[in-house]
This record gives sequence, structure tokens and C-alpha cells, in this order.
Amino acid sequence: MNKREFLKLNALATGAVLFAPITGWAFAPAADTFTLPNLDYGFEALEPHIDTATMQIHHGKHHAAYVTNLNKAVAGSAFENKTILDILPKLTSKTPAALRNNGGGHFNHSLFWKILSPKANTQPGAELTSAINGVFGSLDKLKETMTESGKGLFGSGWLWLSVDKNKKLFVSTTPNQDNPLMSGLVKQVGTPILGIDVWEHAYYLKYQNKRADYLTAIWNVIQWEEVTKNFQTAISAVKK
Ligand code: MN3
Repeated sequence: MNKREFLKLNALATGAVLFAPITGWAFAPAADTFTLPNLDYGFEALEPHIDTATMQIHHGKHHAAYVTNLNKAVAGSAFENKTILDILPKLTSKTPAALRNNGGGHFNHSLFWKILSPKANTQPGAELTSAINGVFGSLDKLKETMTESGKGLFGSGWLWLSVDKNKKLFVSTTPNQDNPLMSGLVKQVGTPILGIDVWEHAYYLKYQNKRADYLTAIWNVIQWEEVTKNFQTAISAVKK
């Protein structure tokens, strides 16, 4: 099947024909806007907490597929040439599911790789520590709250620490590849600063059905300096 036939089929299959004429899809130039980001560390760097094979498949197959399919989904649509941060808040239950699933998939994994690191003993910065203590009591209590939330999430999804419009931290989970930036789709809206992938593909090779063990181990490779940067960005982005 050539690209043109594929796009036609894809448009029909997703019902996208309702949003864009077939010709718009068929002649749309390939919009290779989104690319797979490189990791800042090796696939083996997070051992023993996250195993090498999981990292290779997760980054090289799963995330790569979200990027490929996101580029297909935006080609010829109203979202062509928009940034991922432009796209996510504009999604609604009426936009094609491919945009929601692959747009979320691309953003979520890009954030996830950045906040993981083999660096030991990183700590949240002073302002983030104070925000964590204010809402959760302590960093350990935050970890406990998040681990419990993640254990309670049914099926595949993500576990988040985010900043709301009052600059307050909150913990939430989202199904599939949704995230708190999708204000037209999720109940708890905010700017995510830490996200943990709770799909089985993130842990099954090493932990099998023991999601709780994965959620406990992952704190060993969370890079708090990066989460602190995300917190500062989120706080300054909140409109006064
Ligand atoms: Mn994943």
C-alpha cells in the first residue's frame, strides 16, 4: 500500500473524513514534525531498577511508534505544524483518537525519559520541597501517595505529580496515554512535572504482575533536579 492509499484508508477508518476532505489527506506532504528524542543515558543505565531490554523496547519500539503514528495523525489535519503543547489542550472527545493516543504517548514518554536518571541521591529543590511538604507532609509521604495511586489504577495508564492553576501540587492518574494537559478530556487539569508510566510494557519483563515492586523501585532512578526544573517552569507558566 502506498502512502496515499494508506492515508485514505486511515482517514476513513478513523472517521477523520468528517474533519478533513479526503483530498486534504491524500495530497498532504509528509509532516515529519515529531522525532524520537535520544536518551541522556544508556539503555542499561537504570539497572537493576529498570532492565536494559525493557528500556530498549520501550524507547525504540513503543515510543518510536507513537512518534510515527502522531506524524501520520497530524498530516493534513488542523494540527499540522503545531507543537505538542499546542495540540494537547485542544483535544476533545470529537478529535480523532489517533491524535489523543499518539500525541499523549509522545509527550508522556518524552517527559518520562528526562525525569529518569542513574544519578544517585538527587533531591527536590527548596521551593519544591516546601510545596511537597505543604501538601503531602514529606517527600516520603508523596512517594507513598503516588505508589498507592499507581497501584489503584486499573489497566494501562500514567501516574502524575502536577501543578494546578493555583500553583498547588496534586497527584492523579490518567488512563491510556492521557495526561493532565488535556484540559478537554481529563478531570484533573494541570502541568505535569513528574510522570510514571504504569503500562505493563514499562515493567513486565522484570516485574511481571508485581506492579507495586516496580512503583517502589522506580524512586531510585527519579531525577529530582529535573522534576524541580519542571516545577519552576510550571509555576512561572501559571497565569497570575
Ligand atoms: Mn510506555
